[in-house]
Amino acid sequence: EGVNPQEYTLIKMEVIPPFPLKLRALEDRKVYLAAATLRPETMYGQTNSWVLPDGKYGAFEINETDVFILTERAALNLAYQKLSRVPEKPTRLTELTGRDLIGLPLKSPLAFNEIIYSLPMMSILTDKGTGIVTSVPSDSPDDFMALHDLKTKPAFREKFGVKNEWVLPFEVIPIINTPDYGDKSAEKVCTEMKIKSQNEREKLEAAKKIIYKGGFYEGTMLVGEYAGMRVQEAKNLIKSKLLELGQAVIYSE
Ligand code: A2H
Repeated sequence: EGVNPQEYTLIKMEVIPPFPLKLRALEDRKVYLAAATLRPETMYGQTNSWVLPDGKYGAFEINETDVFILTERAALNLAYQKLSRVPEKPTRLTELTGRDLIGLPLKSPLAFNEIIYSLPMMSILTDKGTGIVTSVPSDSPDDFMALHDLKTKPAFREKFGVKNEWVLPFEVIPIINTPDYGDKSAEKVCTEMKIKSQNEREKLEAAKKIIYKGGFYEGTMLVGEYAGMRVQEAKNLIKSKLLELGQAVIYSE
């Protein structure tokens, strides 16, 4: 963690019942995977959620009704940000690993896809954000390559028990246009840089820098309530709306 606090928007991705055995005890609660993002304006284009297969997660009581699935570290930080049923103390209801979360069907705010699935990503850090990441392959090179890997490598799907129908129907959705990279900027930069997989970390870091700046400073929204508006202006409006509707919370670390 750096010296400067980073503020994330936590997107509440609701786990759709019936719950699998591991989550059965939570069936009378609202259970969410809580994904940390810096780009709330991209939520229209979500195709799935990412978890680290060997990552340690838990289901934590946030208040009387809501349970968040995230890392213990994030739950502790949230507890000091008034987001724990017991003040300043996380209460864990269930211990989980990323593997337990693979294949969970989710309903996520703003997403054009009505149901998306939780899938494995190998580059997730468990000491950043919540350890849960939402996937927007139109605008994130990491997300684009991780989804590409799952789509094009049946052995990779098999290794993690990922069903075809959790992956293959999900296409890149254009949501933001930029002058230099068009409306599927992550795909374009990955193709131009000849990135082969999610494991090409150096190239992906470079790709992310280019795309992140371009999207934020020069992007225009193509979809949603603020279609036609600059991303710079739309971002905070969309974030405020999500917070107002109780579909997201603010998280700092
Ligand atoms: B962003 P920063 Cl469309 N491990 O959200 C790896 N990556 C993580 C993470 C973790 N534990 N927690 C969050 N992230 C990702 C959307 C997005 C993001 C788009 C474009 C760029 C982008 C959809 N994924 O981030 O290191 C999340 O992905 C590029 C910077 O704190 C989060 O925002 O700067 C971003 O990394 C936070 O990265």
